[in-house]
Amino acid sequence: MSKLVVKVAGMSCASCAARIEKSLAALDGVQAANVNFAMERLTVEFDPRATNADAIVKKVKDTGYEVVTQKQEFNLREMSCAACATRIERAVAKLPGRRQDGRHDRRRY
Ligand SMILES: [Cu+2]
Repeated sequence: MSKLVVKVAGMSCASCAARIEKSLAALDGVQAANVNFAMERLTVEFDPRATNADAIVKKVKDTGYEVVTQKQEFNLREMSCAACATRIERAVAKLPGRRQDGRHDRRRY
Protein backbone atom coordinates (compact mmCIF):
# COMPACT_ATOMS: atom_id res chain seq x y z
CA MET A 1 0.00 0.00 0.00
CA SER A 2 1.30 3.40 -0.92
CA LYS A 3 0.34 6.73 0.50
CA LEU A 4 0.20 10.03 -1.29
CA VAL A 5 -0.15 13.33 0.52
CA VAL A 6 -0.57 16.46 -1.54
CA LYS A 7 -1.92 19.95 -1.14
CA VAL A 8 -5.11 20.67 -3.04
CA ALA A 9 -6.01 24.16 -4.16
CA GLY A 10 -9.31 25.52 -5.41
CA MET A 11 -11.68 24.14 -2.80
CA SER A 12 -14.20 26.67 -1.57
CA CYS A 13 -16.25 24.62 0.84
CA ALA A 14 -16.48 21.27 2.58
CA SER A 15 -18.52 19.76 -0.22
CA CYS A 16 -15.59 20.36 -2.59
CA ALA A 17 -13.56 18.14 -0.30
CA ALA A 18 -16.31 15.54 -0.32
CA ARG A 19 -16.48 15.69 -4.11
CA ILE A 20 -12.76 14.99 -4.41
CA GLU A 21 -13.01 12.12 -1.94
CA LYS A 22 -15.89 10.61 -3.85
CA SER A 23 -14.19 11.02 -7.19
CA LEU A 24 -10.99 9.40 -5.94
CA ALA A 25 -12.80 6.61 -4.18
CA ALA A 26 -14.17 5.61 -7.58
CA LEU A 27 -10.66 5.31 -8.99
CA ASP A 28 -9.31 1.80 -9.39
CA GLY A 29 -6.70 0.93 -6.79
CA VAL A 30 -7.64 3.66 -4.35
CA GLN A 31 -8.27 2.21 -0.91
CA ALA A 32 -8.97 5.39 0.95
CA ALA A 33 -9.14 9.06 0.07
CA ASN A 34 -9.37 11.74 2.68
CA VAL A 35 -9.46 15.47 2.12
CA ASN A 36 -8.87 17.87 4.94
CA PHE A 37 -10.63 20.99 3.72
CA ALA A 38 -9.15 23.34 6.33
CA MET A 39 -5.62 22.11 5.68
CA GLU A 40 -6.25 21.73 1.92
CA ARG A 41 -4.59 18.39 2.26
CA LEU A 42 -5.40 15.23 0.38
CA THR A 43 -4.29 11.88 1.69
CA VAL A 44 -4.74 8.86 -0.53
CA GLU A 45 -3.92 5.29 0.24
CA PHE A 46 -3.62 3.25 -2.90
CA ASP A 47 -2.42 0.00 -4.33
CA PRO A 48 0.67 0.85 -6.40
CA ARG A 49 0.00 -2.19 -8.62
CA ALA A 50 -3.35 -0.76 -9.65
CA THR A 51 -2.76 2.97 -9.85
CA ASN A 52 -0.16 5.64 -9.22
CA ALA A 53 0.32 9.17 -7.98
CA ASP A 54 0.05 10.64 -11.49
CA ALA A 55 -3.35 9.03 -12.05
CA ILE A 56 -4.56 10.33 -8.69
CA VAL A 57 -3.33 13.85 -9.39
CA LYS A 58 -4.96 13.75 -12.82
CA LYS A 59 -8.23 12.64 -11.27
CA VAL A 60 -8.19 15.55 -8.85
CA LYS A 61 -7.58 17.94 -11.74
CA ASP A 62 -10.34 16.31 -13.78
CA THR A 63 -12.67 16.89 -10.84
CA GLY A 64 -11.86 20.59 -11.10
CA TYR A 65 -9.20 21.22 -8.50
CA GLU A 66 -5.52 21.91 -8.52
CA VAL A 67 -2.88 19.79 -6.92
CA VAL A 68 0.01 21.72 -5.51
CA THR A 69 2.58 19.00 -5.68
CA GLN A 70 4.58 18.83 -2.51
CA LYS A 71 6.73 15.92 -3.52
CA GLN A 72 9.53 18.31 -4.25
CA GLU A 73 9.03 20.06 -0.94
CA PHE A 74 9.25 16.74 0.83
CA ASN A 75 12.53 16.09 -0.92
CA LEU A 76 13.85 19.49 0.02
CA ARG A 77 12.81 18.93 3.58
CA GLU A 78 14.64 15.63 3.61
CA MET A 79 17.74 17.27 2.20
CA SER A 80 17.48 19.98 4.77
CA CYS A 81 17.22 17.33 7.46
CA ALA A 82 20.28 15.55 6.11
CA ALA A 83 22.17 18.83 6.18
CA CYS A 84 20.99 19.38 9.72
CA ALA A 85 22.16 15.90 10.64
CA THR A 86 25.58 16.66 9.21
CA ARG A 87 25.63 19.95 11.05
CA ILE A 88 24.74 18.20 14.28
CA GLU A 89 27.38 15.55 13.68
CA ARG A 90 29.95 18.25 13.09
CA ALA A 91 28.89 20.12 16.22
CA VAL A 92 29.00 16.94 18.26
CA ALA A 93 32.45 16.14 16.93
CA LYS A 94 33.63 19.45 18.39
CA LEU A 95 32.38 18.58 21.86
CA PRO A 96 35.01 17.78 24.45
CA GLY A 97 35.76 14.11 24.66
CA ARG A 98 39.21 14.19 23.17
CA ARG A 99 42.00 16.15 24.68
CA GLN A 100 44.32 18.28 22.65
CA ASP A 101 47.03 15.71 23.26
CA GLY A 102 44.86 13.09 21.57
CA ARG A 103 44.22 11.04 24.67
CA HIS A 104 40.66 10.22 25.49
CA ASP A 105 38.96 12.23 28.11
CA ARG A 106 37.50 9.84 30.66
CA ARG A 107 34.65 12.14 31.50
CA ARG A 108 31.28 10.50 31.05
CA TYR A 109 28.26 12.25 29.66
CU1 LIG B 1 -17.27 23.63 -2.53
